[in-house]
Amino acid sequence: MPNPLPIRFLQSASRLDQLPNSVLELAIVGRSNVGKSSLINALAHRKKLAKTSKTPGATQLINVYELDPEGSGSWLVDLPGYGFAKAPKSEMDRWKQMIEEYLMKSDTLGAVILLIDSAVGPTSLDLQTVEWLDHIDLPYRFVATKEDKVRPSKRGARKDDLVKKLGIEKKDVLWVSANTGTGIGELRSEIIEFFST
Ligand SMILES: Nc1nc2c(ncn2[C@@H]2O[C@H](COP(=O)(O)OP(=O)(O)OP(=O)(O)O)[C@@H](O)[C@H]2O)c(=O)[nH]1
Ligand SMILES: [Mg+2]
Repeated sequence: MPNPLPIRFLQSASRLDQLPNSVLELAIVGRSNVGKSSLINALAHRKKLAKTSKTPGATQLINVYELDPEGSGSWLVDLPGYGFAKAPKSEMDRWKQMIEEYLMKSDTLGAVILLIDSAVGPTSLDLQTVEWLDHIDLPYRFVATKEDKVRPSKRGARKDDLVKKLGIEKKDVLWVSANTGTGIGELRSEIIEFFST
């Protein structure tokens, strides 16, 4: 995978007011374990830039990665995941507050990359998130993760099903795999494009 996305870790925070000002932000949103942090690593072509784990709940804070050059104010933001069923209610509430506050109040947040697990399909929580993003009028881009986990013979049907459940068209979702690199180049180009406009 040539041309890694030139990003570097800037800062973690639990609240918006702990972060410096940015120029433009793009946040990665999705269910816990959907592959948000792995996607950051794949985009940057780095193994351990963002912490990942088999167990849901790896990312607990708002993690900011800044695009080159240093001080550009162009941020790719990794968030904790929603719907971690085993988390205690207090944790879930804390998550909700942290993420919702960030997504609603950041003036420089331009859009969201909304991840859906292609091996699982859209869950009811994913659909709720879509509704909520519509409600707060925040633009989003659907990206289906872990394409490698769906058997090639099942991919066609799985893609049709996912698109139908989300009520979108095939062209509205990008299929990626952090493991094999499928779609990563395309997503990198889209991200560069997003920050250059
Ligand atoms: N097969 C496969 N596994 C993946 C892929 N992307 C992520 N995973 C695995 O899915 C698990 C969760 O990945 P993370 O990147 O930590 O997920 P996350 O969305 O950041 O999770 P939280 O931080 O808990 O919200 C890890 O075991 C990853 O190795 C992929 O493209 N293919
Ligand atoms: Mg994570």
